[in-house]
Amino acid sequence: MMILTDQDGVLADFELGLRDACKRIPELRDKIVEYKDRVNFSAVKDYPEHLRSRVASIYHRPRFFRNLKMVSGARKALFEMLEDGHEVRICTAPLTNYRHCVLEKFEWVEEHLGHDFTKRIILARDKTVIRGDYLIDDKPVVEGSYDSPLWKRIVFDCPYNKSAVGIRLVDWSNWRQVLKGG
Ligand code: UMP
Ligand code: MG
Repeated sequence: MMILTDQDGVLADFELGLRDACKRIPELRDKIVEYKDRVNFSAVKDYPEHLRSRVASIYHRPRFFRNLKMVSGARKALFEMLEDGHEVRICTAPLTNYRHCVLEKFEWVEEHLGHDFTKRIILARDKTVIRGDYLIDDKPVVEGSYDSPLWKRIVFDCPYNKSAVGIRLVDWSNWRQVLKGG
């Protein structure tokens, strides 16, 4: 099978990186939205309007993406997929302001998964045009040019995607059962 997996929010802990950075910024320190309270996919939308540009500036600055921590169990799961004979691709959308994000996504994959894994990266703003059997993604709705993408959606469980429709992966350690069930 061809398994497409998203990077931010699924392999790389974007949420943790954002909260950790907020702790170091005096005007945000006391206003941090805890993970369990996140309701919008876009983190800035969970903050009051006057703080949004400040929050957004965190993930636009150098080293934000490169320094993200790996989501627990993700590395093991990706290598298990390869051992099981699956094709694996990291299908990730760059920020519109791509300046640091694109290079650092590659550097992150190299550091955490090895250089060979960088060959598996597909940068795609529109994931509906990518062919695969499954797409594991945290975004509530993955939309694009095609209404009926070829992949089956697997929702990587997060507080902001509780209403999303699809098979749900709550923990990476469970990926085999979830894909079998789908
Ligand atoms: N992004 C988030 N969450 C936010 C704000 C921005 O994920 O709250 C960015 C990071 C990635 C892109 O560049 O949006 C999401 O890409 P995917 O994880 O959907 O591939
Ligand atoms: Mg994501």
